Amino acid sequence: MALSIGIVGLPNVGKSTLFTALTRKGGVSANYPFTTIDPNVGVVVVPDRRLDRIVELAPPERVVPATVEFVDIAGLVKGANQGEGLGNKFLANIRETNAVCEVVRYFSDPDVVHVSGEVDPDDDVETIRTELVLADLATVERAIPRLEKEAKRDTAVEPVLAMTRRVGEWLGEGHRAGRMAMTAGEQSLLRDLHLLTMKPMLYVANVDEDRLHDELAPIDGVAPIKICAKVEADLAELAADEAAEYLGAIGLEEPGLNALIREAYRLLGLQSFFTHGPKEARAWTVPIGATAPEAAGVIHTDFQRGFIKAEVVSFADYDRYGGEQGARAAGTWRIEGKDYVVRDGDVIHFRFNV
Ligand SMILES: Nc1nc2c(ncn2[C@@H]2O[C@H](COP(=O)(O)OP(=O)(O)OP(=O)(O)O)[C@@H](O)[C@H]2O)c(=O)[nH]1
Ligand SMILES: [Mg+2]
Repeated sequence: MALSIGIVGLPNVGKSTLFTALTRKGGVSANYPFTTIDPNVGVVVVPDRRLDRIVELAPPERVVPATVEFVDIAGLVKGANQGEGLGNKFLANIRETNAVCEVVRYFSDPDVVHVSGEVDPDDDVETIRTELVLADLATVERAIPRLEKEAKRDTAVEPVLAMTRRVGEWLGEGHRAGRMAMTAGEQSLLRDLHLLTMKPMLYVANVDEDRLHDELAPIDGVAPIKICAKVEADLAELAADEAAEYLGAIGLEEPGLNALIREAYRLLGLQSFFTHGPKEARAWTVPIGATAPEAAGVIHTDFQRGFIKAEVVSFADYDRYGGEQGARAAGTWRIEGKDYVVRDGDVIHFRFNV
């Protein structure tokens, strides 16, 4: 599955700075496929030390890490829903993403103009929430007359219409769609609307370099991910050893971008499994709880249909016994059937019949 994240926020909060740092970082490794689909869409490699270790154990011809697609759009301003600052036009670019990442300005630089005159994270988060809710409300209001027409011809559309009306009322009260109590079945009735406020939300606090270690108040009940976009931009320019030195100097263990990607995986309930052979070592992304056939289906739908069994070893054992041969000799490779629930870090060979 291609995980994609849309970046939103007020103008001038550092979205493009962060986006550029993210995508440039993804591009430095010649081994890794990197594509720029569009200047505002970048594919970023998911940093994973386990994949590095797998490659080290038996170098394959090709290494394919998991990737995340980021979409950078122009800043939203108050009234974006009414066409102010072209906001709505840009929001269309993130309708199909899996999550929304909001960059919030905490940095104080007086040389960088703040749209509302002062740095006020709570107020800014509120402004963006309102704009996203209003954009969704506009989507719902456009959909209702169409659904009414369809429901007359096809009664199967009635539950979709009813649910769309319900979420319309909820949005009208100023709430995010994702906060409405609904069953998974009800939620799926809204899927085609691609509501922005239904998507999981990540908050990035773009802080001053010397504030990277400060405690921040939660936003929407969760601690924002602290990043200094300027530092990330600088790090992206450096060679690995220089970057490590710079990180050390500012007291960080890793770039903030890593934490951002990790948090996105956690928020979306995703995990990785690996395949490894002489041709290719690869990290794949599946939802937590995916079964072995579902994991096989991520590689190829035929693999899922013709699934016979999976040969599985945990990354820990693969690492401990020095790769496939050692792990087999130690008896740590297991044969698993179609009910097996894949665990994070599993190294898997699928057996299938097509
Ligand atoms: N001091 C400081 N300046 C930053 C930081 N991040 C971004 N900036 C500056 O803020 C200005 C705006 O940054 P952008 O990344 O273009 O902001 P944006 O959110 O993409 O803005 P729009 O695309 O207009 O919505 C630039 O001059 C950046 O150099 C930071 O962490 N610290
Ligand atoms: Mg920008």
